[in-house]
Amino acid sequence: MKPVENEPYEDERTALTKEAFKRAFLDNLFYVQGKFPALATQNDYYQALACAVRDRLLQRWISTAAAYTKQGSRTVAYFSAEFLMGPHLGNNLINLGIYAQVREAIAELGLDFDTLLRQEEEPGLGNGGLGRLAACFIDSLATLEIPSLGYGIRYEFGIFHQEIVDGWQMERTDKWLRFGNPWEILRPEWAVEVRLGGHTEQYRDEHERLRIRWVPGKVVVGVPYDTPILGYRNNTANTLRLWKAEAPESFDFSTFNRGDYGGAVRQKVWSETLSKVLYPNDEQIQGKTLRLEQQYFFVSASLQDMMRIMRVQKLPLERFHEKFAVQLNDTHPAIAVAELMRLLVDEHVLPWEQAWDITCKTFSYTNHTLLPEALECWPLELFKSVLPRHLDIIYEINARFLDEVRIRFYGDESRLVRLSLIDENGERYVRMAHLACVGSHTINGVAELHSELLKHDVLKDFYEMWPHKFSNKTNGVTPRRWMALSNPRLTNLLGDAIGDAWIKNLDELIELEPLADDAAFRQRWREIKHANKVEFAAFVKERNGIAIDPQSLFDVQVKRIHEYKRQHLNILHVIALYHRLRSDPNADIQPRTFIFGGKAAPAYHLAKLIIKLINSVADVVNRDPAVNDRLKVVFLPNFNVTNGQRVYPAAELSEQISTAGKEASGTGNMKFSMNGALTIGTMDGANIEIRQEVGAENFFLFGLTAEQVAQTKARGYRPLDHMTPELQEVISLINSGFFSRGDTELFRALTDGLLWHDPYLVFADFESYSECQLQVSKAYRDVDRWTRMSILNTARSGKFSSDRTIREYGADIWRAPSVPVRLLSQQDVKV
Ligand code: HBZ
Repeated sequence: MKPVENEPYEDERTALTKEAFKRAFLDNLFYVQGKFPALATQNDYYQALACAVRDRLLQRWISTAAAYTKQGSRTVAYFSAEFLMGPHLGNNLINLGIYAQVREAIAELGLDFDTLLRQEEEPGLGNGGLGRLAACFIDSLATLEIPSLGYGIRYEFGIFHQEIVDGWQMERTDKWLRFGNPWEILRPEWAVEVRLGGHTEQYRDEHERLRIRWVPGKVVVGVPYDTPILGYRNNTANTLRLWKAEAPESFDFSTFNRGDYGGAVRQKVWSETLSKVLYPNDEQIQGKTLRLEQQYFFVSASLQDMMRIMRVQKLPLERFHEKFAVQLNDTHPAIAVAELMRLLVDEHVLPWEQAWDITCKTFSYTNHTLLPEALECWPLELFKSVLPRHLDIIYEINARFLDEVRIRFYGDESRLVRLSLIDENGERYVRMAHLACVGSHTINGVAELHSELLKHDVLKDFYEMWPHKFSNKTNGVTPRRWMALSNPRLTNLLGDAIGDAWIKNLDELIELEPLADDAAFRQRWREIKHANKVEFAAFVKERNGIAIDPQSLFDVQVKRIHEYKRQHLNILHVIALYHRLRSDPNADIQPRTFIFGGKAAPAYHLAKLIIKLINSVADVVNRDPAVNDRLKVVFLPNFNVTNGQRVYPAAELSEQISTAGKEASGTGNMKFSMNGALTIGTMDGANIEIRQEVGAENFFLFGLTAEQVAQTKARGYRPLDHMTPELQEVISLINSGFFSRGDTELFRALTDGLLWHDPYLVFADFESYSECQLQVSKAYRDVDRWTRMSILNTARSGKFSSDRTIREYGADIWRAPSVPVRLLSQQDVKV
């Protein structure tokens, strides 16, 4: 086994050789799981394997901690309510560079490696793009050797498990911790108290200074669980620190001693509720007290933890912003602005001005949405009941901010109303995006178009106030998980053709470009895609019981179900194709398999109805002999990271069909493209940049631009103006009950919306989409042309590595230099 070059070591226990690994595996089975082969389950083997890997992680983690402590490194703290990590085992093996060897070692022990990999329950601590972005970012931070901590919540239940029953989505609890989690380490010694509720009062301290005391209604304890995050083939292991909420023991006991056992239990139950479950809503807020409590809980615990680190390193709090750069992943952690002020002013008695200076130099804010319904606003009364002191602090921040606005924009009263941190139109709200903008030195969007729209639309007034704060940071994804791990066949081919450097420097993929004209290479490229499709077809057969043809075009749309993402545009087109086939049984259409996947927020009825429609169409089309297998429709249940890793390598066409101006960036679009799928897409989010990179001739563009969408709406959008005979047939077929066993009302909420008041302009784009799909079919039939386009998509996807994104954040926002780590062995660590 080849270790990282130029490193002194080896520790017998954590050596990367196959023999050392086998011994560690058996040791762990024996001493950690307490099992021997006759009694061991597959899960025991998985746990033993995970522990063997973990020992190797820990050696890097300790070495990293030692290096950072010695250097007192500047550190990035990534604050996110979600980290959608996906399974750790395979990824850690890739990053350690021992995947193939460990697979061999396990096989030599007579076990099936893939079965063990499948034992891991993925930590689904996120909803979708935003949570997955956080996971890609911490991977890249470690790979780039940037000292960093991810801070978030250790939800006991992550995103629900989706089952499809009679075509409908059913939600089942995600019990990911059921069999234990070998990747985390509990750190009870670093637990912190977090206060909630109650009221504030004034008092005079021993120096007769007037101060404010927060008398909380409740206290919870945040207990950190650390997961090491490895860099790719280096010695860095950073930390993901997730907080679990527990009841403070003292609280428990005082109630208990008074004999109120029920009260003590209630307190404990309430406390643990805080980190119990992830809110399953993306892009729409629910305004629940518990959600605000969750946000404050992890933010306060994290800031206190950072202050502890400063104490350990003997740094004065005045230098907080020099030690830490905090990135706010959307507004979910934006309460941190007020909490840092409270900690500095109330607890550490810094003057307001100095505390504010530190705060503004600490935070930067990433916005991920343009949808107005997704902007977090908390009703004032609710906010006050949870965070009375913070409301006062926000009032003070607001008063000083509005003073500044008054001077800058003399006499402009309406601007004050628009900019205020408090929305006073009707019921009063705290506007979290405004708090984030005021308290941050940098504000960024996640794709070029999105960042432009932020400046000129959603955050226009802030842009006019502080244009220098705004910048774009186009999203990226990690090629380790999304190529090297999930697409081993492609990885091997790339290795043969251009070497392995692309895994760390994705721009190297450009070396593939000349090979697009090499017939032998194209042949191998096709064989790989075909093998991936065969493997995926077997998976679909197992999960859905549907036989799909690996010779057909695999056309895929996987992402959260949302009207703006327009899965219904896709299914309307499927119905149109079906209608064409039924009207003309000999119609010459390219055989296709339409694959859908994605979860709907449990309370989002229309999204759930879209899932039902897709499954209803699938039921009819897949069984209709007249179709003769030329069309297949599959709804893959429970789309998550694990299933994503299965689907992207097998995809040929990537559906990125949101209404222009609505998708902030998209990141699935990047995963498809780097795995050689072609995109059919609108001019939205990062699609625009993908098209720019891969070339317009290698991208299927359709639909209105963001500007045209805006104009169409301004004129008053009338869906019927865009009705065509075919679309008419499609809608009639749905409303006739054809897909709903005669129920003519089932899909009415959906069709009525499209016909009468559709903010997402489905009909307006339908014709252009259908026409574009014809172009796709035509291109697909020219096998060489298609393969060339596919190769060029991969070759030109270098920009979409999250390493590039993180380099940009590092250079423009965080200014945290990398700190290479020297591997220490156990003997190097003196007690
Ligand atoms: O963030 C997504 C955007 O829709 C997508 O375009 C972008 O690529 C991605 C990463 O920047 N936004 C989300 O995923 N948002 C959420 O999941 C979400 C979760 C909880 C909320 C609001 C939004 O309260």
